[in-house]
Amino acid sequence: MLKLYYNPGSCSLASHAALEEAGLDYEVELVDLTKDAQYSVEYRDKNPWARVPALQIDGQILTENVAILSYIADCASQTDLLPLQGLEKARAFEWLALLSSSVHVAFRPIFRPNRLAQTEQGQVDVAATGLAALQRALALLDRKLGDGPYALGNQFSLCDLYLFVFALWSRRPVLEGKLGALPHLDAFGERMVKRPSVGAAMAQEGMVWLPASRAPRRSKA
Ligand SMILES: N[C@@H](CCC(=O)N[C@@H](CS)C(=O)NCC(=O)O)C(=O)O
Repeated sequence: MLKLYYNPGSCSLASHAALEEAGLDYEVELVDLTKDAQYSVEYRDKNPWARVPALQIDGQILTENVAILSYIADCASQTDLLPLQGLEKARAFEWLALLSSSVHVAFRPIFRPNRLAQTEQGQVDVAATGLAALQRALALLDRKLGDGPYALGNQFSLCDLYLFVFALWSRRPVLEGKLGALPHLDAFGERMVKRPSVGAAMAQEGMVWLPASRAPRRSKA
């Protein structure tokens, strides 16, 4: 039996939706990041890095979305959830690595400025510098996705479930009105949220798909 350790709306949603997409039997256990549950002794015994997702597989723990998605694709061998070889496989891992490193990390200064600076002013500076970097990263991501309709072009893959997480994050209230136009990412998100695997994982996590508010807010003055 597989057990996914997750937090609602976190990057663990990619692995959660992938388990649904693959039609595997699994259970979930909440690691409530709002209550710092990732730091509990019990959870750090499983994952010393104190992060979600973690997937328990017959008593072993696998961490990192990239590894978990790759494992899930192999478990669902009857459908190609990730390309199997050659340049197509490399392209898929190019996407996964990009999302896991450059894109995920670009949100951190906005979501967790307190991890990057101690003083209030320092955190304001980190968030402002981080916002400019996030705008650039998302603009590049939007261009790379293009009309898609999927990350790999016409073929759906688990890369799309990971990419969806960042389409979702781009709609968080803290970013409202702060991001430039992301037409491809928005259209992609609208398509993906209708996918049964995404809908099921979102519903289980109690997540909602918010309308995009991209244009910079105009000052009332
Ligand atoms: N590279 C890891 C990143 C995992 C990660 O940073 N997860 C966040 C949630 S999106 C987390 O657990 N944060 C807890 C914390 O920072 O204390 C992956 O993709 O699995």
